[in-house]
Amino acid sequence: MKFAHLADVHLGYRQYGSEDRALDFAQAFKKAVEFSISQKVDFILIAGDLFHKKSEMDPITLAQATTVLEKTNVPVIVVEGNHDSTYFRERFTWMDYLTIQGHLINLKPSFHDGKPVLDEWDGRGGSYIDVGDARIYGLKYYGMLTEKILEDYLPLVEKGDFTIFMSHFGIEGYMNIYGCISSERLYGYRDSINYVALGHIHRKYVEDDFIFNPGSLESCDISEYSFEKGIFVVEYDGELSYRHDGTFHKPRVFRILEMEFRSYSQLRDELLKRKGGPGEVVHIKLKTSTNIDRDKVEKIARETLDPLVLRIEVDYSRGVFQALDVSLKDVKGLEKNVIAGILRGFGYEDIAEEVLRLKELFLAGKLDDVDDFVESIVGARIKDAERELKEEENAGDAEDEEEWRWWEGR
Ligand SMILES: [Mn+2]
Repeated sequence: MKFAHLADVHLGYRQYGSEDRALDFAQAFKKAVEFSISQKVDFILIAGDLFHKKSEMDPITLAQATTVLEKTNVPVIVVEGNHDSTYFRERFTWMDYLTIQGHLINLKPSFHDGKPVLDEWDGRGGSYIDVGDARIYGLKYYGMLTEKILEDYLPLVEKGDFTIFMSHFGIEGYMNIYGCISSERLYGYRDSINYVALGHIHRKYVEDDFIFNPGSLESCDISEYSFEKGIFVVEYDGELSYRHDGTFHKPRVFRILEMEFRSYSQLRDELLKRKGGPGEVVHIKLKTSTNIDRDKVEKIARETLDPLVLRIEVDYSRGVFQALDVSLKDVKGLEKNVIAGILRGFGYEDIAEEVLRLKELFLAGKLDDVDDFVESIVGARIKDAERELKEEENAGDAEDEEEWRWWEGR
């Protein structure tokens, strides 16, 4: 018997608002399934988070799922992750929809008086299914209730020739996220369960050849960029053997470039030295004590790196500490420097003066003056914004006209 175990596909995730990133997730899924089939597996497990959004399904994402699944000639057995369903309300999910279409087998228990009941799959619903010699039990994501539900669920699992328990939750000790379960909770069931197939934590781990979590196929967050990506290909012929394989897909490269900003030419040189290939997701973290022109930094970075996505983070903390150079007797000057540093750190322009003025007015209880002051600032800003909008609209009209001419000319 042979099967593939994948998890956390996150189809439809337009990371950083990028359509290309959504395509990366779709490609990874397509290749993972095609690769599984090429390995002659008897079935495929997807341990939750097939989709990225629970409710706002769009036609492209649904097509990405169906075009892959309708070509798959082995059962694809799934459980819902936190991205696929809400935990309490028994709502009809997109996984249920794909089940009705004959593409998936979405395992979940039914509940009677708050206790899970494990029924065999009847073609529409159920919590376990036999495929060849394997018996697969499924439990969707239940968040904080997981531990309680496991206590009732796991004793009901009946040992088959090879029994798999598939669910979507984290095991303590691999990532600092809320609601993870201690693996001790599962070890008590080693007599009835051979393979625990998990998803949720986007990082590969295996515990004692018993608990398996393949991780995601692409980085859903920058913190995941260094993790090995792939799926498990598992074989059982009286002995368990497995491997974690990611050879079928090259995940998008994420690059974090941390550097001190001294000048724009130094920045360009440094980026050229540390650049990778084109089309990467690049996070630049700049440390500086002076005010820098973000647009200029972005222009230089785009020219030198040719990234797919560019994120620029400016850390002005050096500037805040340098504010201590101001005489400690000059409390106001010191305060203004600190506030200006913090505001810059959040990407605001220099409005330290205004913030301090507001603070004074509040402390003095002059609320009417606060109103007047805010109105004077906001009023001016609104006028500016209106003017900008008008200019943009005019530019837009000109573009439309050009486009129209282009069509007409064809
Ligand atoms: Mn996930």
